Amino acid sequence: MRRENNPDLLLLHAPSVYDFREKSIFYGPVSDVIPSSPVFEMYPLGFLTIASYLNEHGMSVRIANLAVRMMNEPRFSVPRFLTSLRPRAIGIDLHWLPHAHGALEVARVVKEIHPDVPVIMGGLSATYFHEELIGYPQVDFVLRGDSTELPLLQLLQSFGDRRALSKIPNLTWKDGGSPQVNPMTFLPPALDYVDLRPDLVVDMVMRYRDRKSVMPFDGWWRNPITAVFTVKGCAYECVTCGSSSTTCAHLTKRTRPAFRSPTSIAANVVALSRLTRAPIFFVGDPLQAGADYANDMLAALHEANVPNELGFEFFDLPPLDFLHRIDASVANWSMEISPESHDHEVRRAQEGEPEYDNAQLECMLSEALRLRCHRVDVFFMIGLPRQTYQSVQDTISYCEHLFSISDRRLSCFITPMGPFVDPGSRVFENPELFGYRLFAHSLEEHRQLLLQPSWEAILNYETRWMSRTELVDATYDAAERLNELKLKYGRVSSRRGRQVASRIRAARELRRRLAESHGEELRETDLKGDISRFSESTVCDKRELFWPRHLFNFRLAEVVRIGLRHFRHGGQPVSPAVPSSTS
Ligand code: B12
Repeated sequence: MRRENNPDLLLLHAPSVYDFREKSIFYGPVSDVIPSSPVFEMYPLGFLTIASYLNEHGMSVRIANLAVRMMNEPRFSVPRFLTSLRPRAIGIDLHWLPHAHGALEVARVVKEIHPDVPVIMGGLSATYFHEELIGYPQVDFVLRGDSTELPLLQLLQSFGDRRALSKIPNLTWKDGGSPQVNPMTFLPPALDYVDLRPDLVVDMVMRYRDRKSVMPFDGWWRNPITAVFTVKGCAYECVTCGSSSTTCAHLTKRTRPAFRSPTSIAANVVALSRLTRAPIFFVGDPLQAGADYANDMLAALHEANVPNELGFEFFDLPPLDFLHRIDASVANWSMEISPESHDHEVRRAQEGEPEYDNAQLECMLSEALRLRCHRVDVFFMIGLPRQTYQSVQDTISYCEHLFSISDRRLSCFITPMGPFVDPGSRVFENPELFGYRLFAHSLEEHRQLLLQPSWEAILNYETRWMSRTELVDATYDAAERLNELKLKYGRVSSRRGRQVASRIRAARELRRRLAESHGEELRETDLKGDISRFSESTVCDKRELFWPRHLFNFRLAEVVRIGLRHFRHGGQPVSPAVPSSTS
């Protein structure tokens, strides 16, 4: 077997439902406002920090996005692919709960083919369900927490050594079959110990001669949006979020957010910009760390002076002078904000006393549009506490108001919270208190839910104010009206708008027939393996999320430079190609 087929660690990303190509499931619009399809084919950013950290410590890591490969290659066989490899260890993310089925099934197939290769799971959902997860025979180790690079390195160095295993922080493992839970003591207070190196992805493509497996999501080649994470943990308290302040304090033991230094963020931006012309998004609101930090970040970005579009997200209203500072610091920028609802009472129930009202929001949005901001995306959600069907429809009326006071650079999106309320969120822990009813609690129950025939039955919750049926009704009614408004106010072309309208009609029609035929319809409509027709672009057109494309998205000179470096090193792991503040 060739050396390239023996990485020290093979990282696998599973589709949401393993055998989605065989199943007839009406997934619904659960992924319309993210780049992924309902298969949730995007792998965690953490795969790249893990790869980077292990690489710096001399280990080879290969990423295989099984979900993307299964989507794009009808004949792609997971068992055949896995049989061709002989990694020392295999890591599988169970970061997002919608992978409860796929991640466990991939682990099972791995164990069948490579019974002696240790299977390690990690991610936020794996952390939440670690005790249940370790009970599955196909899982050997679970690494808990929001940061696992260092314990993972220790684990890869300790297989077979019982004493060493018992000392690895954040590790859940089996000692002769009995579960062991090591203390969660690895919680880095600063994040600059690790980088997210885009050059490593190119390096992986060359080393394993496999471009298809590292794709972050389907279509990334055409729309290579990129992200720079800035924070772990959160200061906010949104009750449905699996990474709120309270949730983090329990789940990852992070009692206050940790921020990446502005220098490290800027270095990451420069590294991405060398490789691609694509937009770069900052994950996390820089103002969460205070004005000084946010201003330092802008100063570092000013110094970096990259031409890429830089996307800022805000959890709260940014002060107007901060918008001016962004405008003066970077060449191209956009922003997004998620008020979730226009309705004060709903927002209060979701996030505590809202820090701003609609008038203040509108004032901030107008100011952004007075500046050079290229694009403002405003996100709303369905499934919030105290939110009724009528409140959702009123949110759409509010979107019309926003359209009427702005120009085409501002757009609005609305999405159902789905398929699941996040595990560990305050609602998940105490549903009755917040007016929710949960249909699943354990990992196994969620795995089963994912196999239900339609998204109405897959949703793991309903609220005192909307049943699952009403949540679905509210979604399609809102989506239909919002689409009409986007047409009226020129936010989408008439062609795109008409396409979305006809997809919504088709989804509604399928739903009606499903209800009448009690699920039998799924077989008749030949829905088998169909993840797109009735589930994608049915609340908005996915292309609305992307930026206008460049003729050449990638900078060829840098790709060639990384290639040459790869061959100079004879395919060995390489140290950072870009200046970075990591130690
Ligand atoms: C940025 C982000 C996104 C980005 C994707 C970024 C990406 N590719 O990772 C977008 C916007 C696309 C997104 C989408 C979704 N997201 Co999101 N997302 C986040 C956010 C805000 C930050 C994540 C981040 O920056 N992490 C930093 C990176 C560096 O670390 P990491 O990826 O977590 O990896 C570390 C550990 O988790 C762990 N780890 C992860 N995987 C593995 C695997 C192994 C083997 C090991 C050992 C360790 C390990 O080690 C890593 C390294 O230290 C979090 C909230 C938060 N503050 O954490 C929500 C969050 C993770 N998302 C969430 C959800 C629900 C979703 C969606 C399902 C929502 C939806 N229905 O559309 C989708 C799923 C997308 C998909 N897979 O296709 C929930 C997850 C709750 C849960 N437990 O299920 C969170 C917690 C909060 C939220 N509601 O947004 N998301």
